[in-house]
Amino acid sequence: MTAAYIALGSNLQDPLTQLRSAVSALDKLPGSRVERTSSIYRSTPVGPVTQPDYLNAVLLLTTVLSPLRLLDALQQIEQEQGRVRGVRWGPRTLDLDILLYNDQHIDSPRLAIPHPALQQRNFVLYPLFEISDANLVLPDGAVLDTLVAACPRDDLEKTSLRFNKN
Ligand code: ROI
Repeated sequence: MTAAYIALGSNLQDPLTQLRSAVSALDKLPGSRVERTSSIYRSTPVGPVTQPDYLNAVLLLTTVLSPLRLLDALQQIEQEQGRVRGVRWGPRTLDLDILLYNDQHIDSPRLAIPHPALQQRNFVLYPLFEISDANLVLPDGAVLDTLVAACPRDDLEKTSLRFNKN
């Protein structure tokens, strides 16, 4: 059984509904359970494309799925929720990324874990910090609370929106 941290993001087609549907789909994956969900955050888009604000969150999933089978499952959920792969850096109905998979380091053509953007993105680090241990050590030896301390919160806003299952 693995502890996998998953990042969720959406800025199209009713982002709150997108995130909620994703949580219930993840909870229904074979041999998997959503153990913990972060608050839901509102964040300004990172990247060069003008687009709506995002809702972002992180959850902890326990699963028997291997990293690649989990990736397949996440991509299937993205598809089922209407994701179209559009412009790079563009808006998206649903983005699901594996941030961490136990303490594994994976560098394959399809999958990089820890997620390469984890260390710089406040909309990933702050929700991860909320639901994990501040002393969480990443596979490269970085400690989560040090990363959070080095990452400005800027206009990341913790909302009062709720997942059905928190
Ligand atoms: N910006 C924010 N704030 N949140 C995201 O989830 C997000 N996802 C992306 C890009 C386009 C990089 N920007 C984002 O893929």
